Amino acid sequence: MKVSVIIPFHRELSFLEECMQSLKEQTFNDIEIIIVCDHIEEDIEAFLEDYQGIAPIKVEHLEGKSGVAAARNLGMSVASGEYIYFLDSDDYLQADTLELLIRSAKESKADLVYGRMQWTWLRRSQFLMKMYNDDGTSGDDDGEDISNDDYVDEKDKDLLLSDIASKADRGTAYNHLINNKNSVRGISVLNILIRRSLVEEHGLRFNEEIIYLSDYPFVLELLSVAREYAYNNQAIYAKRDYRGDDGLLPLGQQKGSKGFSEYVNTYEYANGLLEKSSSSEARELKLLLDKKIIKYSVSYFAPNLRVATNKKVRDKQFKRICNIVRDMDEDLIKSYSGDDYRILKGFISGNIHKVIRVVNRRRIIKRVKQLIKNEREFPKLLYRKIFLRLSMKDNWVFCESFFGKNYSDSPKYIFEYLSKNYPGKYKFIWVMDKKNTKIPYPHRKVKRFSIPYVYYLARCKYYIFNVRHPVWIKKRKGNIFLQTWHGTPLKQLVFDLENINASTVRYKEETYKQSRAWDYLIAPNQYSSDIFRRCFKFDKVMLETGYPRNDILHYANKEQIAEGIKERLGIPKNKKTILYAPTWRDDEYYVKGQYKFSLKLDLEYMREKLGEEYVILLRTHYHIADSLDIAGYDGFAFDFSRYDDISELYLISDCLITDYSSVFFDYANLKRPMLFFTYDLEKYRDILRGFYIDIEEELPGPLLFTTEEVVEAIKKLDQIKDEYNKKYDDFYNKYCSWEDGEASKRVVEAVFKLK
Ligand code: C2G
Repeated sequence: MKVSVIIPFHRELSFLEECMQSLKEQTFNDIEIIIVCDHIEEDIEAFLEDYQGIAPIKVEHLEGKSGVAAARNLGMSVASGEYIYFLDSDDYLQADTLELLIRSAKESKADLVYGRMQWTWLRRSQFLMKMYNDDGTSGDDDGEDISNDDYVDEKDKDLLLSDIASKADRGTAYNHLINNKNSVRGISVLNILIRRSLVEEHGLRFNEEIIYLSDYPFVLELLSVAREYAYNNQAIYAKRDYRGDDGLLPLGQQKGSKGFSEYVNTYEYANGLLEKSSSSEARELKLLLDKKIIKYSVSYFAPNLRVATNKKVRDKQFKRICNIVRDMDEDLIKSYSGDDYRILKGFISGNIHKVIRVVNRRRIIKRVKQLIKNEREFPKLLYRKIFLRLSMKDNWVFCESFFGKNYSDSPKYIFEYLSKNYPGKYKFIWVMDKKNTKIPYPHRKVKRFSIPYVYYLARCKYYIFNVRHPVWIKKRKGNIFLQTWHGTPLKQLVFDLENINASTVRYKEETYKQSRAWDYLIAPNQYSSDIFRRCFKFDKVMLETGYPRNDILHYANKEQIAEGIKERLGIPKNKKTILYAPTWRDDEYYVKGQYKFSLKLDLEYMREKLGEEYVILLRTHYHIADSLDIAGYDGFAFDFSRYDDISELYLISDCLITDYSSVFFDYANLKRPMLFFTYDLEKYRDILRGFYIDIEEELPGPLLFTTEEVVEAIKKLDQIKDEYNKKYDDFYNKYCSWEDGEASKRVVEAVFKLK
């Protein structure tokens, strides 16, 4: 019993390393490894020195032709195992994947056994840790929150629900491997243990003319000749997801890979293969093949006919689809209904106008349904069709801070400065979803995405945002856009992000588009100015002014203001205050935009040790959806997560505890002690996000990992102050020296041209 593992390799030894490491750790090791190099530049022989002894390794080189189909064919031609198994050089396995597949193969005597594919953007060590923590039963595909994705097959979850190792009947196998895949690109030979004699007996090979979809006909042919199948849903194959790293995106995951010719050629080729056989398997598979191209023609090809610019190409392609549909079984066509059926009839009669009419009608109905169902759609429509046609108002100013979640940050301070110093000159619109926030000075409050929101968006000349704005906002001629941003960056941003865990292609594309609209961007310090220019590719006016939001930290009467705030919030005057303000974690979320947070500080212990002298103010990040449970800690712990302005909380705190949040850059203005509760430092810095600075070197306070360490540090704050004195000065000079209480003034004068 030997398994020939066939790995096509083109580039990126760092990925192959994880792949090989996962083979080295397999619990089943009666394998041979066949690496087929496809015109490589890296030194594979030197690389493989570390892997001698784990299994016999054959290295083959493609000559002339290239591509994954050719590489796999070459691999098969030199394979000697009882089974073959395809593995991509950038993917990796769990330690027991091969063992589980082999076990199922033995038990069921199947010709092919398949396992489960898990898409992930995690590196292997992190993936294994996550699987381990989730007890191996988590079905969620990592990173699903980061973009809509058409690579992940939701229906793969069927596999998860099935019994562990079982013989699959024909229908189940066809469903899992073909039918349930959202697109034919998802049909894959990966994670299938295939009896080699089956392949050789039937001369199965990949079609080397097909670039992206060569797996599809191969799997169809394989299924048409296999007699027994089995699956094992615990046999997991980690498929690397490249969203976010355009440079490395494999061909199959790149946009445009849905090319018409590739699709139709592959269909015709697969159809030819299946038509050669009269077996019931082949007939059944032919039906699936036809259903797939019907879905493509009706849902993707037909809607695109109306927008096709090259009519000659369009008509030619239309003819090809018509011919394909005409050749299909009549009963299959009749099994469709509604618009799908009407479109198919249009193909059969060769009437392109009829197809376009149906598509248009369907589009309008869909749009109307969207408008009725989605309360954001109607305002957007009004915005585009009506409000943008109204005149722009030269003295209207639109302010939004943290997506309308609170009245805070630099937009607040700029607004207050303008209102105080130029009363009546401007009309202000504040985006505010909370009802009970009191905003001083005249203004108009609007709910985010409401009709008034889009009305003012269309008519205001000035925009002040502190985070990214909705991508659909149209910047009008004459608009002036001030982006204040919301923090000195510690965590890498946009175009600086190389870490594939944290970024997505869409994130980069969208941010690029959004930042084209900004006329002014505020930099709190030189360090940020340099980073912002680069990471946003920003080429307009950088306001090197410091942050308006930090003005309050320099007010001469700040102590007095603090007293007032403390009183209003009911904080005991006889106690010192600790502010705990951590950031959010990219990998802990419910759904996109709603992040989890669990408090790792032991409040019980803190109260016991510090309760006499201190109270603690807890403040979660604005992305966090969880509410903190502080029941039983009355008088010691206060939850200010929904409090509007964190700057006011800085002012009333004697000491700050944070982690990787940019809050410490601002808090440093106060020159008060800071502690860093970095209990998940390695994961956060090395896996989730890269940092711009070496925090172990630069932070002006200790990194702490347990509540005990935090308590001990608070008990000796004076000593810590002395210890970090020099670092604190350096830190202050580098990040806070532009801030002096006058940043709002400088920003206003530059943007509103006021002196
Ligand atoms: N914030 C807050 N409460 C927290 C954490 C943050 O009110 N517990 C606010 C602060 O104003 C902070 C801002 O949100 O400066 C940004 O928070 P970060 O934790 O730094 O995280 P993020 O939103 O990812 O922004 O360049 C800055 C980066 O973009 C970071």
